[in-house]
Amino acid sequence: MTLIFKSGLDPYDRWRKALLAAMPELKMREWDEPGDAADIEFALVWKPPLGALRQFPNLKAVFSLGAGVDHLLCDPDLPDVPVIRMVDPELTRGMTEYVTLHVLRYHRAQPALEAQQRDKQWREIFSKTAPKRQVGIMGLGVLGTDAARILNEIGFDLAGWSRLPKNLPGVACFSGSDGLEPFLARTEILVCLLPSTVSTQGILNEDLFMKLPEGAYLINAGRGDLQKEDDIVAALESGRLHGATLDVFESEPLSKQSPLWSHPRVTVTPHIAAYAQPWSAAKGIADNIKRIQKGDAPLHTVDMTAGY
Ligand code: NDP
Ligand code: OXD
Repeated sequence: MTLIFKSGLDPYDRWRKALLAAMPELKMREWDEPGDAADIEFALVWKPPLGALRQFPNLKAVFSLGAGVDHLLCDPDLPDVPVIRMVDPELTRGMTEYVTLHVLRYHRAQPALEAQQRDKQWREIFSKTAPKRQVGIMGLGVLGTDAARILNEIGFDLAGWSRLPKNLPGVACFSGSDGLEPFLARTEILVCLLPSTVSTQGILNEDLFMKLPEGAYLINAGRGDLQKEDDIVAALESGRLHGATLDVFESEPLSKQSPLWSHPRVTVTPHIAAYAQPWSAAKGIADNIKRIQKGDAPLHTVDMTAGY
């Protein structure tokens, strides 16, 4: 039973140690030294070259190193085996930390307070408290649901938007295209945790910003191709958006020419909101391999029709 590993920045050694601790019988190979391609039954990968997974004739499943699988589904030659999303409690925790940090930062007017400090200006900016702040989360999946849980504990007036109807404690749930407008109309701080699919690409655009209350904030940690960056800049200039925190970009790394870098009301982070930790993610991968070996359906498989 052999797994091939291809990472972006993830260190092979840490993954190898963690996976072997969870499953000592597993054999592992690095992408650049696959050995006999017929041995490979599992792939754990981030952005493999297009068509490359086809070289393994006995592949049983492809595990994504990321929660998002757009880096795999863009391959027209993807083998017809289950594609499994990364669902890791520590990745989820990391995203909830990121979302909570940036929601609280806008909620408590922290960018304005920091600007005042730079000017040695003493001016009280009092913030309302969480129950009077309307936060909306686009995407109520693994990540959106956990972020909602913590924001709910803080006391925010929360709403969420998903493809299919949902019922979550403390969250006003909206769904589908009919639910989008009323969801946006009550959202002062918009958090986007959607996957990139044909239905969501470009969704963060001028038309959507016009449906938010004047002076809303945007936090996008979903995918860069969900957003139209020119429209974000225009919405900031018109006052429709008061601030934006972006972890993901139409093209990464963000070009040095992008106006987002130096915009006074934009926070840029380099796609670091959350990532899987080998020490916590390995068990889930090993459990799924065991399920497949027993003939059971693996967990967290991608719905190829929905695209996530
Ligand atoms: P899930 O698949 O668990 O959840 C996706 C959510 O998006 C679901 O609630 C789904 O609705 C909703 N959704 C999908 N399509 C639509 C649509 N057309 N209209 C409305 N809602 C839609 O994914 P995760 O929560 O695990 O991850 C979300 C994304 O976060 C990833 O795909 C990835 O792009 C991004 N990510 C970014 C990271 C970073 O570091 N910046 C790190 C990790 C992930 P429904 O519930 O009805 O199915
Ligand atoms: C992911 C990511 O999808 O890091 O997990 O973007």
